[in-house]
Amino acid sequence: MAFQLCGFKFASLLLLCLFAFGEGRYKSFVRFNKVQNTNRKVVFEEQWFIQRLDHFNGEDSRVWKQRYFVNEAFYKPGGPVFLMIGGEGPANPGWMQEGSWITYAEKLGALCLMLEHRFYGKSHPTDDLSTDNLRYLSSRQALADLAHFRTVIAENRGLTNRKWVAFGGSYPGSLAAWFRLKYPHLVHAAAATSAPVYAKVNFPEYLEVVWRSLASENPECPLLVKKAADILAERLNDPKTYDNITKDFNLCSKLQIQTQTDSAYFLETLAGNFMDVVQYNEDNRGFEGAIGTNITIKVLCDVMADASLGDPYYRYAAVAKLMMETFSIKCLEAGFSAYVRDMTNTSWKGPAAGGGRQWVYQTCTEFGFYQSTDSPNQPFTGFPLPYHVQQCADFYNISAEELDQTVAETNEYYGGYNIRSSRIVFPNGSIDPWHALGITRDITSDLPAVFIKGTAHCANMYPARSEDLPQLTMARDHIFLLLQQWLKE
Ligand SMILES: *[C@@H]1O[C@H](CO)[C@@H](O)[C@H](O)[C@H]1NC(C)=O
Ligand SMILES: *[C@@H]1O[C@H](CO)[C@@H](O)[C@H](O)[C@H]1NC(C)=O
Ligand SMILES: *[C@@H]1O[C@H](CO)[C@@H](O)[C@H](O)[C@H]1NC(C)=O
Ligand SMILES: *[C@@H]1O[C@H](CO)[C@@H](O)[C@H](O)[C@H]1NC(C)=O
Ligand SMILES: CC(=O)N[C@H]1CO[C@H](CO)[C@@H](O)[C@@H]1O
Repeated sequence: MAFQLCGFKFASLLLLCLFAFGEGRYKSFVRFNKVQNTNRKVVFEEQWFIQRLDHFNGEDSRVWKQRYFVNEAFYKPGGPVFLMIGGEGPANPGWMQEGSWITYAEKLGALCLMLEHRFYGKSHPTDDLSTDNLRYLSSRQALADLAHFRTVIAENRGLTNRKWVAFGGSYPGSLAAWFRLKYPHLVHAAAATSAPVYAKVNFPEYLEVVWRSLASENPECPLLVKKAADILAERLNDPKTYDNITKDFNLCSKLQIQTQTDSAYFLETLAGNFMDVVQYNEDNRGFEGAIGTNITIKVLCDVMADASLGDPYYRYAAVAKLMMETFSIKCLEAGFSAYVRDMTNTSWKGPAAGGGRQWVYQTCTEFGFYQSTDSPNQPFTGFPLPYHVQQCADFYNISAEELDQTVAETNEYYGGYNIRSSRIVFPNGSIDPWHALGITRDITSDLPAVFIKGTAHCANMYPARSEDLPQLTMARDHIFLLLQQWLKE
């Protein structure tokens, strides 16, 4: 969401699994990065790898430094090498000692590496984030980074004959699958959690899953949310209500709606409260430094059912205030123009440089994934596809035609759902809205899906805890057995 202080959101394009410190809509990278590692037993030193800027142009010899982390504590000579793939935010060193891949590494004597994705975190290939420089940001360049890193590290550390396994969740989950697909000689197997392998400009299915996930808590809940969202949208047509809305939703300045885009942005920002909570419902993310992990679907649905707060509109406002309190946000910044200003700032110190400007660029040039309100079977209203597509033009001068074309090319290049490879496991959670673009059925016995009923985004990657659902524990064990078996092949 766009908030003063923390002030930013990923234009409703949440995908992150591995990166926290209050990221996603509640950007505040700077604030949370300061508390990074305070509880860590070991501090993992960042290391740097010389990488080429453009892997596909032999005449361009420019290089830059890519950040990575190593944990050798579990490695037994002859063991495998695990490579955690970074994604659309800073690589979080917390993952070097926690998460289920670490449990697997302990059991299998694996060396653990994590490579930050180009253009995110501290891995800066260019001087700034100008649209011209963002040309070098793509999943294909990122896979070539992984291939070169894997090759050179293997040579330098005498690991050439070891079996490498790629791990990733969400977008990096897709990268893990594609790494195995495109570079089969470099990576022996992959675990691609909650991976949206199919690119799609319009992704209304996301909000359909949000409806179902809210309904699984309480069938009334999505109906109440819909009622509230409809009332709010209706009031936006009447400027006389703006003073009340400004007060009810604790806006930083008086609500101004001049265009459809202003209204879409405001409605999307408030819907974002529910989208975020559903996506990460009960994920064990505390170790990442994530805050607000106790705000669950149940908590939001309880607020929506609380008649003492007034009609559903006031309950919707109460949810917004609860989120603001949780994330220590003073007031809600609801203006689209401030968002455009942030998103077009090309400085590495800019307000969207934590990943927002880069990730939205990738959606405009590779993936789409726009979570529009274009389906009737979802609770929200007022942010249709054209609102999202227009942002590609506003931020990067990319047209709707170019967007359609590049998304089609992505599926042609990687194969979409039709992945032809082997030794890739695809875990998916029934509550996670991203499962709608993932592999949810075994493709072959060598490309199995692992379904986890009742869990959200990337649940199986987070550390185990006693209150985990039994099916989540079973999924982790099942993935381990698959990896163990594949490492013998
Ligand atoms: C603003 O809210 C008050 C109650 O808090 C209500 O009496 C008033 O009619 C509302 N104004 C408008 C224009 O809706
Ligand atoms: C969540 O945890 C915080 C910090 O422990 C606490 O202040 C807050 O009341 C909790 N919220 C809910 C809804 O449980
Ligand atoms: C970009 O953001 C930085 C840091 O907030 C700021 O100093 C700079 O003035 C901004 N640039 C523009 C063009 O707004
Ligand atoms: C935007 O893109 C169009 C078509 O590619 C190009 O002609 C135009 O010059 C671009 N505008 C800017 C401001 O870069
Ligand atoms: C929600 C969802 O799509 N679940 C699927 C995940 O994968 C399994 C296969 O293991 C499917 O049976 C589920 O339908």
